Amino acid sequence: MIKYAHVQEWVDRMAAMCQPDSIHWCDGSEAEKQRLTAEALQTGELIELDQKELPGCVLHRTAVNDVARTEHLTYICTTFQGDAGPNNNWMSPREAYRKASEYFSGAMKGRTMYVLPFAMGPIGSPFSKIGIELTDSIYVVLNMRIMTRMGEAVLDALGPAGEFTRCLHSKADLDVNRRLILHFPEDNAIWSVGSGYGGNVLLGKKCLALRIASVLAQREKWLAEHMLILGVEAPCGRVQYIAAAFPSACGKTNLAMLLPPEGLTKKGYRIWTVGDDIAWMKVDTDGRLWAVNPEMGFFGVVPGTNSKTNLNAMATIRRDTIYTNVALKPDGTVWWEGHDDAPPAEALDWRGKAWKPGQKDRKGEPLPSTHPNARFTAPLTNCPTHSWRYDQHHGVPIDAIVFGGRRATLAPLVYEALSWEHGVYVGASMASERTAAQFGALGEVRRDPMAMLPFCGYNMADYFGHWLEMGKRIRQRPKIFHVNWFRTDEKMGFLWPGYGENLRIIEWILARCRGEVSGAETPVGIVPNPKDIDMTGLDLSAENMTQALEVNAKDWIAEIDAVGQFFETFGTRMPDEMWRQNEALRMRVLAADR
Ligand code: GTP
Ligand code: SPV
Ligand code: MN
Repeated sequence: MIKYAHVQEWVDRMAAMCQPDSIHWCDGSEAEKQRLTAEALQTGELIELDQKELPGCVLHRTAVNDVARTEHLTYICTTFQGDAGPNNNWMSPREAYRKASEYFSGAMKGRTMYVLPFAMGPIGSPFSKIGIELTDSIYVVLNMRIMTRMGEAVLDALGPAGEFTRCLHSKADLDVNRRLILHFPEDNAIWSVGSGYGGNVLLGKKCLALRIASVLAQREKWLAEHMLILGVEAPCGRVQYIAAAFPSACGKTNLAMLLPPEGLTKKGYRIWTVGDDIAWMKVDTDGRLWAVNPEMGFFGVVPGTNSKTNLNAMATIRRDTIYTNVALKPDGTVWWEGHDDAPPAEALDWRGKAWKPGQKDRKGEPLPSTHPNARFTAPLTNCPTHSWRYDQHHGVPIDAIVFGGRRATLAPLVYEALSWEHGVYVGASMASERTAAQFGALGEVRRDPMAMLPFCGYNMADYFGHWLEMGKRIRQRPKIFHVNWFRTDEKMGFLWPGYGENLRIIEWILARCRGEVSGAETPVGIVPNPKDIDMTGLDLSAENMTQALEVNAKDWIAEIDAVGQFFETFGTRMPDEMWRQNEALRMRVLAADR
């Protein structure tokens, strides 16, 4: 392994604080993976699964209080609080380093410190960024090995003076009262202590590829977004790419791996999965917006995954997968709520306790076998539909940007923004019901602009400004849309069947981008004429469709006020254009309601 002086000096300093028994530089090889897996199986950090049914697969259980990102313990540490903005928890860098140093001190005693060089994006691509993570968790090493390009090749690319994000992680004692996820954009550094859960500890993912990268993106004039990337290929060979931002656990993985519904298979579409969580996008010399997925794997939601909802995911997680917090069956395979198979007669639940179907907790509520935020970690190339362009240095050209949330009411199934500026407003005013992906009360509607509220590493008012600015730099602007697969009727049933059927809506979106189909103008944007949605093979009443697409003026007035209140929290830093869009929408809604 090449050990550059500037890397070595930092590793030495961090090791002096954390006091590991030994230090291991990871080369990313297969032999190293085997050795670390064997060690983790021995200590119980990993549990082996049936190797005939699930080759290369293992199970991991997190601590029971460590099952999702802890947003209230996540901080942006900038000199000035205003740079972090009201959207972030803030701590001064001095205070943050002081507090965390206390938790890190001696935290790796009796453990090995692993040095993981990783790249986000194809190595050598102008998009890519390098990070080095120091961690005392084999689980982290093995996950990062799947999620990123990791190992010796990254150090080659870094060079003797190369810039990299300094990522430090220790499980310490997994104490939620001594847990901190700290970002230092001014130092290009991340410190995470006291957790072993994915988003808190796989520092290339949310911490680097979104929070730190969003700051770099603003400076370097590109976009780092919480978006899936999907290609739709028509039989003539034309491929159009979509980037879509939905909040955590709101359908990105599912859409990215979309399987055409039976009624549309005759049309011969092929779907290409480029990414399911993060998109980095740049304006290329052709004036278009191009995107790469900086990751190499999926860290996807397990519950609800089955061959009906996501057949491609089921194929993806059959081998070389790390399962986190699912149920273990006596035969050494795994199960979860929403699995194809009927519940096993008995199993060990995600905490490792004996579990039987129908079991209730102390409050009499059904006790799930699997944590609602249980995850799979699997290589991108395991997915049958993974795009052959995933490793291309220039990425893929984006035709449509889609925003979406989980809204039981208000937001229609799909609508198109009237302009780039209006589209930025649509993204900025996004809201969604809270899911199990973050610690907190489920179901509560919160504003989640561009699905980036937990991930924007700087003041979101400036972020909206950056989006507006990017619109000026793109010569062929993607059209911007909003979708809502989650609207319900009075009986609380979903109005739209979702999953593969979403292709019918994607078809309309892409036809709009080609200028081949008209739409109906409403105050909030352009919605499809129902006749333009291909319903072949789908039994959905016209009434349901009308309801799904409905724009209710009265509800929107309340929404516009709520968005205004949200915008107020950013004070004078909010771009005027966002307020102009809010008021223009109000005028359109009032005019339509007259
Ligand atoms: P993160 O990995 O947390 O960023 O989330 P994600 O956006 O990739 O979420 P994912 O695709 O895993 O969606 C998870 C949840 O959304 C599951 O409960 C799915 O069953 C549900 N879901 C996904 N697509 C649809 C849809 O089209 N309709 C409905 N009703 N539910 C959906
Ligand atoms: C999310 O919560 O949006 C995820 C999972 O994609 S995590 O990596 O834990 O953030
Ligand atoms: Mn995510």
